[in-house]
Amino acid sequence: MTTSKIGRAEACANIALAKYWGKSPLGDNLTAVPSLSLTLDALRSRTEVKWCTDQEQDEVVLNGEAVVGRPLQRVSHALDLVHQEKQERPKAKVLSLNNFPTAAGLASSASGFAALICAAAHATGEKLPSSELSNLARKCSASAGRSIFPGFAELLAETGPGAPIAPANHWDVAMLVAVIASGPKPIGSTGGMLQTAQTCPYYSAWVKDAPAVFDEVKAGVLERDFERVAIHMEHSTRMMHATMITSLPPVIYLKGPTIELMHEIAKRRQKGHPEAYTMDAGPNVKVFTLGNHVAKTQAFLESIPGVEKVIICRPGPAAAELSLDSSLETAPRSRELS
Ligand code: 2P0
Repeated sequence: MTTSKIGRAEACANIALAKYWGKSPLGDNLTAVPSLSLTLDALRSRTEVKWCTDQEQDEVVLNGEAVVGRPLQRVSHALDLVHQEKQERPKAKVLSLNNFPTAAGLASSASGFAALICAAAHATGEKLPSSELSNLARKCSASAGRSIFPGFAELLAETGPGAPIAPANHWDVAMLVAVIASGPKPIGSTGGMLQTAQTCPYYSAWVKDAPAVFDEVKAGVLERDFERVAIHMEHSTRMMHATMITSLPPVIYLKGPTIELMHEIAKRRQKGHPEAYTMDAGPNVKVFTLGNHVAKTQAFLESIPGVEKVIICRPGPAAAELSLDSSLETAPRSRELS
């Protein structure tokens, strides 16, 4: 086999404090609303890209399983983007490992595509600036454009690359992921947001109002104002889920324990606990808290029936190339607590 070049990279998942849901009519996977996220240190993807000149097809293995169909096409598209200036690119062997459950509403496409773009760029021998890496990752999966950056990052509406807002050490906070028992997702994010945009009568109100919520969350993050972030972060996720639920047919990701947790967290914040919730395209509840409150939030979440486990995440690092000596297999384990 004639092998040209190999690249490896690692990227962390991120959770949006101000949500994106819906594509821009301008196309190119641009988003209809601005979003702001926290990169999470405990949820990581490691990926290797090997360009192979004698191979007829891209071969992708994710967590030990061959990837086929639409997910394989998405990976091939990402490889095309990195090679866009060339007429024809060599096919690739791609190996990727997540240290957390894939497609469980834990933003695996964000870390996965961010790591893939960085590894593919590494394999071409090109040093791309982080804004270019973000733009390429964003074209593959919009949220992946934020996972290139450490700490807090934004992705503006109808704008190419994301941008860093504040580094990981800007604020001593944590995001606790309460994993809620559930079967397979009713619909993926890409399809769910299309269905929402096409059928929800309130979708245009979401697109109009989301930027003001984003501004509040961003100001709260920059000022390290927990209450300001909490109020507007929760508002953002409820607005987003309201558009999903009022689509036809509806897109309902929330489960019973998700709603129970929303009530409990509201009561606890009134009693002075610095805790706020956010949910994505799944039933899991991500609880934002201060670094010195993690143990209390963890104990509370573990006491809730229906919470399978709690994953503690702190602000994470930027996506980065890995040395070829480092092992993909030793991807750091998440700090899981069962
Ligand atoms: C977000 N989510 O801002 C929102 C909140 C889920 C709910 O970005 O179609 O995987 O690949 O661009 O980025 C998930 O959607 O969607 C997402 P595509 P993506 O984090």
